Amino acid sequence: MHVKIKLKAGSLTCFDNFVSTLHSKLGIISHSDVDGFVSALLAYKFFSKRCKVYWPIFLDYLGFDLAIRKLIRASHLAILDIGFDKPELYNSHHNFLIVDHHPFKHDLNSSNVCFIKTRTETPASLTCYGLFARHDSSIKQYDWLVALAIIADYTFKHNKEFVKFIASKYGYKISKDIFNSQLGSFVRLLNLAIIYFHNNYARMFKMLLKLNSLNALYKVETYSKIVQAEIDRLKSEFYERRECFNDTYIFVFKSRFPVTGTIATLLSSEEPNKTYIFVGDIHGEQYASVSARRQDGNIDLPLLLKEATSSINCISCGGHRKAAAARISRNDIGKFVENIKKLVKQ
Ligand SMILES: [Mn+2]
Repeated sequence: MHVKIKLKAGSLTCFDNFVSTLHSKLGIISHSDVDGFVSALLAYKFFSKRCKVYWPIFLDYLGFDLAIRKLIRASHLAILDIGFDKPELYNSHHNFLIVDHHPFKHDLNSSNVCFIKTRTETPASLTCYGLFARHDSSIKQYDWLVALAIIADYTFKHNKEFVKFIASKYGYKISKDIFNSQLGSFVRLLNLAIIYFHNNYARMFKMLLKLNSLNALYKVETYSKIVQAEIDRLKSEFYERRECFNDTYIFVFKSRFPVTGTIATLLSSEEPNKTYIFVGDIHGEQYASVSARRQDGNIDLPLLLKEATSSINCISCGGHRKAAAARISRNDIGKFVENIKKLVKQ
């Protein structure tokens, strides 16, 4: 299917220039979620025909400097779906292609940066698909992965045409509640498998490269089931152990998988007028992850997290009004919870 994408920054010309100057090696840095994996896959397939491409590096809003250093020998870098918006990050000698739909404060375009930005409702993988298919129509064989990324990024409503086209092309029915359709169950499989491989994204990426159809996704079910069981366990633990202050639930838990955001999204839909604060102490992770949710939008969550972390070391802090996240030192979990309690009691 042909897609036409409105760009809020950058241009097709700067993309074409980036492609025409490719010579030695290209590195890919992408987000460790479904949209990020699909974007990286499209970029890997597209650029591999043109130059040597390193294995993509997947990040979750941390570790950009280190990733750039690992790719020091690449001449070109594709930075996909990751939302790093500080211009000084793009000062290295590389030529950069940035494809993103996160909110950015700066227009990063410069002599060595081609910054292609769309509105939030256009997942990075859909933009990659449109850009790459202009040069190479064989990229269209991965259209079904793009449909999954659209659903995973909660942008089905805005890209219905594309998803409907994919559903009829491959013989799937879709319903209004897309997460309860068969395509929705494929999204869940992929989502959970990526979480399973959080210590070895290269393995996940290799598996993804080999998949040639939606049905082949059942191959990752072995892994996604393990993460699903962990999510189910944490759900019941939430009801047993959550603390309640005014209209706020606080739940601190330990897990072997990075599921803080997943369970926060899942559980917070139950009571839209409650604030949910989840703090995950995840085995093997350097920092504790905080996810905040409130579906009725009555609380400014990025502000709440900012205030609650003002007296402790906050590694990263941000998000949207109804869904925000932070990373804090594991030693500061107790202090953070105390701060939240004080703030919501006021
Ligand atoms: Mn995305």
